[in-house]
Amino acid sequence: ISLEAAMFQAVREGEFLLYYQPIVDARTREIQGFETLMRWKHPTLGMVPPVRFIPIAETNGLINLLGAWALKAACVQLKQFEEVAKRSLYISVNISPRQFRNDKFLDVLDDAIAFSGLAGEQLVLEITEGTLMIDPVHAESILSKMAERKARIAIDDFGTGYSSLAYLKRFPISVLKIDRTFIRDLPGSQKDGAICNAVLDLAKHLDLSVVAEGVETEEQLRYLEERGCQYIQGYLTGKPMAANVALAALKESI
Ligand code: G
Ligand code: G
Ligand code: MN
Ligand code: NA
Repeated sequence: ISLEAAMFQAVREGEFLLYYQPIVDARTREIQGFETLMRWKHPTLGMVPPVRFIPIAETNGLINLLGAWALKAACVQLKQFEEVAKRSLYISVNISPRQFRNDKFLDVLDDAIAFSGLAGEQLVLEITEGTLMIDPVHAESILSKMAERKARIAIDDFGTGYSSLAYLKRFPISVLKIDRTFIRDLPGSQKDGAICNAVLDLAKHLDLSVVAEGVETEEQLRYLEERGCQYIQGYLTGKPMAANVALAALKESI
């Protein structure tokens, strides 16, 4: 049985689950929100990493079904996180190119928001530069409809795609997520430092938030914080974790 066939079975059996990685304030380290990361717990293969199954789902279209489930489940989960934390949080969800292009995507988004009772502002949709560039005219129309719902748009893996900076002017974008390849060799790498500083400066002048991804050391956090990076995501401040583990972390923090 192929991995692809196993995936259809896995959907029926409910083998997919969601992990949550904290996104924290760089200064206080308080959790502000979580990025939702899909996991597949196969009964004999164990944990199948997303790099193995997301591309298949993107090719055969299953990503539309999986993505719709993830979006709704994550929004519902956020409500429980907030009850425990006793404050407002946000949830960030990856949207693949195929989901973004799907005719039903706005219905899926409306359903997730209505069903969970979240405010639109509490939802961040992560897309890559590539997703925007496939069809910029279509992207502009979808993004404006997302903005009507107050959902925020984050550019994932910022700086790694083939795109022009003009889209930052054209599209309603709120967040830049600096790709972890630019963070990994900080603070030693002069080039990566220059890139991070440029992104932070750009974001400041365009009034965008910045999340630095893949922060693994105190030195990286300090470097970024000193240069005005407000939000951090990485193993240093929290690995992707099951919902019950995230709940425990929130409980501990109040
Ligand atoms: O934890 P990590 O190995 O989780 O995730 C690897 C990659 O898989 C991420 O960079 C992301 O692009 C993709 N991914 C993880 N979860 C999701 C999801 O729910 N939807 C989509 N479209 N991609 C995801
Ligand atoms: O959606 P995106 O492509 O940004 O996916 C985030 C990926 O980064 C996931 O695979 C997640 O497990 C991974 N990740 C999160 N924090 C760290 C980190 O500190 N170091 C490394 N190497 N990977 C991380
Ligand atoms: Mn992401
Ligand atoms: Na990323």
